[in-house]
Amino acid sequence: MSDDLSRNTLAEAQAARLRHVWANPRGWRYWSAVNNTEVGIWYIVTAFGFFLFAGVLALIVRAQLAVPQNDLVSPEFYNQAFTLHGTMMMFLFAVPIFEAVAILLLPQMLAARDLPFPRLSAFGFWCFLIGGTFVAGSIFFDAAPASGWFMYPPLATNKDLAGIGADIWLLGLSFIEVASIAAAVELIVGVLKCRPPGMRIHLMPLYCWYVLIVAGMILFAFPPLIAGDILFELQRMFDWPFFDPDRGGDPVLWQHLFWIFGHPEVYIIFLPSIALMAMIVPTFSQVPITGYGWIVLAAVGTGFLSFGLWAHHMYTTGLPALSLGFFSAASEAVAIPTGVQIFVFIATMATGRVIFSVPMLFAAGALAVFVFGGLTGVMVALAPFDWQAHDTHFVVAHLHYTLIGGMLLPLIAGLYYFFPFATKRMLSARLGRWAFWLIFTGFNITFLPMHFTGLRGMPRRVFTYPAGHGWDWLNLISTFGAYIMAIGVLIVVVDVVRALRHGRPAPRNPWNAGTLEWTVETSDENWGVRSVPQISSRYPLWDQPGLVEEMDQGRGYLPDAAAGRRETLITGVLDATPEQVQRLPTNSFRPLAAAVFIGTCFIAATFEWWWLATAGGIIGIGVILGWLWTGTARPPEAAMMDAGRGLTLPLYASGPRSVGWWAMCITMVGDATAFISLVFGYFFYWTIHAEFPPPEATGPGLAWPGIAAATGLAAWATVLAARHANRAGRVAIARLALIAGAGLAIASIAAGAAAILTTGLDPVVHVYDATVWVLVIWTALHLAAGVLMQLYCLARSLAGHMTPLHDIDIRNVALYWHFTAGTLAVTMAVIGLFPLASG
Ligand code: HEM
Ligand SMILES: [Cu+2]
Repeated sequence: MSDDLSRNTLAEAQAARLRHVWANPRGWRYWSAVNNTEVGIWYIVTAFGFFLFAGVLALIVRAQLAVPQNDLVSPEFYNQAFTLHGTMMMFLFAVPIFEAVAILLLPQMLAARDLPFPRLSAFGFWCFLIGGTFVAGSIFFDAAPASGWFMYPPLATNKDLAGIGADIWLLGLSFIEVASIAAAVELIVGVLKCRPPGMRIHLMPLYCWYVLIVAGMILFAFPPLIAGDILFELQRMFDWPFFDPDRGGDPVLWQHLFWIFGHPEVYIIFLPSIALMAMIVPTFSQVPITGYGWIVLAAVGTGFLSFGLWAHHMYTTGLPALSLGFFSAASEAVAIPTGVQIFVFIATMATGRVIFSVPMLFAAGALAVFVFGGLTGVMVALAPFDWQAHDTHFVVAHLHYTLIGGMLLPLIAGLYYFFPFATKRMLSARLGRWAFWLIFTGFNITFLPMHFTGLRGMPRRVFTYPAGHGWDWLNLISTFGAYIMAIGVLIVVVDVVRALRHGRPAPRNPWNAGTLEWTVETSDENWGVRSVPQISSRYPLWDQPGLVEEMDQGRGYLPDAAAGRRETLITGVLDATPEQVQRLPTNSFRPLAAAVFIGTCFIAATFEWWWLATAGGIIGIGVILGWLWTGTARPPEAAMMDAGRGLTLPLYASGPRSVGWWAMCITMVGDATAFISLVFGYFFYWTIHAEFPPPEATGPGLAWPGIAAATGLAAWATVLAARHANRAGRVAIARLALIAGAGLAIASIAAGAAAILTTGLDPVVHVYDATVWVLVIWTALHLAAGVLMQLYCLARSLAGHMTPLHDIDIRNVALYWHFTAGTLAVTMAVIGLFPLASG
């Protein structure tokens, strides 16, 4: 009896400590929170707000198209409205909502206390809010982008036709894309390193697989677009002729870079929603998913194939016949893995007894709509058909069937399913059914007729049309449907707002689901889990009796916060054996401040206020350094700590065991993709010109590129030497090597500058010169960042935060330098050696 009592008091004391450590800040300081339970919700609400905004724009567009020769809005406004509608739906809703939901759900699904870089999540959110508001707000100043959501040159590069809106699109979205990549890095590391002990990779919830795949896709899809944005902005601001045929450029390069991003983007949007269905369908069928291995394989296959399809958006640009055949076949092939995923759901439902709840209703509707959109997709993937349907409302119908079936409906299913998880309240089943039927019928009434107007030749993106082409009443029906759908969405909004206050309180696991997120206790308990369980099943809540009590009573891992610090468990990538206890940074305004200043840099650049942009950038980088300095990789007070259940784990890890190393590696993969996209540009120009470099061009020669490569590679070697010396305890030598490495890197930057400045290249004259300039500047910026990092390591060493044992800083910097050395070598080979080979 007294034993029980003392165990209870111990458990209470532990819980109190955890509660204190994970408590949210109060008052205005609340906005310094970085915990995933807060940031995830802010993120979701913001993305949903942008969805509603973009939806209102769609209603205006539909109202304008209701009758022929309508003049409800001006043509200029119409262009802004449909462009901003598409842009916001894709960039400010569809992708961010995935990351938002994943940030909220993932830690809970993994019984982790938080993701490994909470401040990064917060930074990503603030960037998203600032950048998104900037882009969305432009329409109130008649300054929104108006050239369509894919911004094709020459329309969008023309300063008279496309005013500042194009810059807002390019810079605002680039800013947000950087945040998206940051979130993707965080999610990948989270899935790989923050799983509970025993949750080997083949026991992960399917949702986690999808997060891994989609975040990986973001890493390869967004950088080409960022590279394209850079070229685009350089042309708009400084007249470098990347897309100008008169000076050797080619608008088609933009189309390639855009669609290398744009097609995977469609799957980046669609797969996370499939992931939600993969959680919902087994729960309401009350059986494990059928064919776990198949669906994982199919998802990987879809992700992979989606990178080989981009040119099906370019059938009308005059691609060679061979390319047409290839991209057409590849586009049809992607239907196979997509179909497998859908069959897995159907098979799961067939083996269980399906409970037709509201989430299930939306999921079933989603499958029906998506399959229909897939069928028209198979049609437009055939080049001859596409030549007819291209740029008509048929395409608008197709893309909305896939997007709304593949993302919006599953997302609302997820909203009804996870609402009790996030808020401890139930949404109303009755309102949910009303909403479903209004949205589902409204949607079909809106978009089914567009297939016919499209086939009858009605172009997309036209502000009005003449009567008597057989388009009139179809358009009227379409508009009517859009408003029905809007009423359905409104009911969802009303239900959410109502339920927050008056919703029926939700029991802990209201749907009797099998996965760990449903162990969540009350919504104001921010610690994630009371203690971390040992997992041996894909559906632990179904298969491991007593698990929840064990977790609640603190009999799992990490039941305490004895050091008064936020901590989470780090495990092995494949087998999830415990490796380390990771200290997590706490609440801070630094991520918000960093986002404000970096945002200032981007926004000021849009208006070409260079002083403000520079100031914002420098202060922003300073804030980020301060955040890294205070928030990461501090040597802990003890080497090991008791992680519960008799397990003792290290508090510090560096190199491939540490989360920081993984994050750096993954970030640099994205960075390398952007660089390869720029190099792709160089060789693209080479393929379209009879001679490239053009015969009259003066290249950078061999000498300066040679010197730049030699000094830069020496800087790399010096950094590696510094890492070794530090490890070996020769701290003074390590510090000297860091200084020497910085000097060598600066020398390399200078030689690169000489290569473009002193050899007669002029980026305004010809695209060859401009391309060489871009490659060299890209490389120089990376070297400069390398210098900054070396000085940072030096300061850390002097301050005692970096020691022979605690060397995560320099190991990450060395990793960065591997990639930078590669970038440098490729740049110098391309600009220095390639002209010799091709000339
Ligand atoms: C809420 C109901 C929606 C309605 C009524 C609607 C309506 C429309 C209409 C009429 C157009 C064609 C404008 C034109 O070509 O002149 C359009 C374009 C587009 N919509 Fe939607 N839409 C809706 C939801 C969505 C969603 C959920 C997404 C994506 C997640 C989306 C993405 C797009 C895109 C990418 C375009 C192409 C824009 C362009 O041509 O630049 N829409 N929408
Ligand atoms: Cu595509």
